[in-house]
Amino acid sequence: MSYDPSGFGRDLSPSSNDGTLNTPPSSNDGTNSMPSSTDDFSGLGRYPEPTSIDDGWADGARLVRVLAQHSGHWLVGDPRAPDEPWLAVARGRLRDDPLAPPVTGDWVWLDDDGAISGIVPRCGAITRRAAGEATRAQVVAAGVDVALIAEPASSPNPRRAERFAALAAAAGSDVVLVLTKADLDPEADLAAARLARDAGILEGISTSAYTGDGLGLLRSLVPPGATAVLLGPSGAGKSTLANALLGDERQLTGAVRASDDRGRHTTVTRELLRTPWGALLLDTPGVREIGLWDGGSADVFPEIDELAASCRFADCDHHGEPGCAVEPVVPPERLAAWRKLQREQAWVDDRRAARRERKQLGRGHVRLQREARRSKGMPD
Ligand SMILES: Nc1nc2c(ncn2[C@@H]2O[C@H](COP(=O)(O)OP(=O)(O)OP(=O)(O)O)[C@@H](O)[C@H]2O)c(=O)[nH]1
Ligand SMILES: [Mg+2]
Ligand SMILES: [Zn+2]
Repeated sequence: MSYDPSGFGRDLSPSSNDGTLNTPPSSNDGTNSMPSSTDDFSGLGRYPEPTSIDDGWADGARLVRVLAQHSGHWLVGDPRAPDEPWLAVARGRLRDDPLAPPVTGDWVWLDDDGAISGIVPRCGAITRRAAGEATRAQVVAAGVDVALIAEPASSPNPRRAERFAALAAAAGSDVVLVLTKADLDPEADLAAARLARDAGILEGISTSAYTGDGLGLLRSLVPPGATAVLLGPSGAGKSTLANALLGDERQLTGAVRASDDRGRHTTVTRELLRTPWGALLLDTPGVREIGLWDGGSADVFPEIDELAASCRFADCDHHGEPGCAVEPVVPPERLAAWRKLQREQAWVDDRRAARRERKQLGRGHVRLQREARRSKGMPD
């Protein structure tokens, strides 16, 4: 039998399933005891903090991790039997609310019937604004320890990397800039360091899936038990890199257009893959729009905050004010990018605040109506 680095051993897509769902393996010892500290790195990533799992645990529910989302079904795995994932359904609210469905990387509770009944409070959730919408978020991945931001050496873009880095910073994940296709640039190491600096990212490395350069270093940045997500534009080489790290042609890859180096959106699902060294890797589809949702831009522009402390005016806009400490030092493109992200975040915050207000007004209205009915002796 050929080695299956994903550990899953079979094709679990619903279409290959003859319409039937895999049955969940019973938990190994029949009890719901928490994994001991010796199996913290259980093969499905870091277990959620005990404080965040206490409630569900008291109910005797079963805790599993979401490995992939399919329409109406979620591929889940039990850390005590990581080689036997199965497809589960979700209970009402989780299933029907477009904002609430479990996402890849979530830890979730299963009820007695094996349906997903709750999501453990998320940490490390990479959240972007849903494309074309001001007040709806999309959680791209949850439980992310390290965000690997892929930029191709053939057409790197620090402004794009900044945006991805802001999403990762807002999630509280570590960020590593990965300059891919290093075989195309003899100075790739230097280019990676420069790009990371220009985008405000602490760590920048260069890799080539073709030559294997930089893969060892990348592996060392995602230790066993950690969950890493690959983010970046279509065609950056994320899936090719994932395959190289997995040692298998697990992910489909697609050629870029020669005219503009754009990819063809080859990857369409997000699946948590198990690497041979015990880390988890999530390959994502390249997105066209990277809208901010929850801040994070301050983390990507640390030098601006720092320098701003020395501006003459406390409310300096760093835009022609006398005594500005930022403008003479920060490259104009980066300052412009900072302004743009600040404005964008303010716009999103405004819209979200307005929506919250509308909702509260709506609720107040319902309450008033109910009170009016009661005062007239009418039923609710
Ligand atoms: N020269 C070179 N080309 C690469 C390398 N890695 C990937 N490519 C090429 O880049 C193209 C896109 O690769 P993918 O891995 O499909 O890109 P992706 O980021 O997964 O794209 P989406 O799934 O559309 O988001 C393919 O033609 C790959 O062969 C590399 O290390 N060197
Ligand atoms: Mg891909
Ligand atoms: Zn200033």
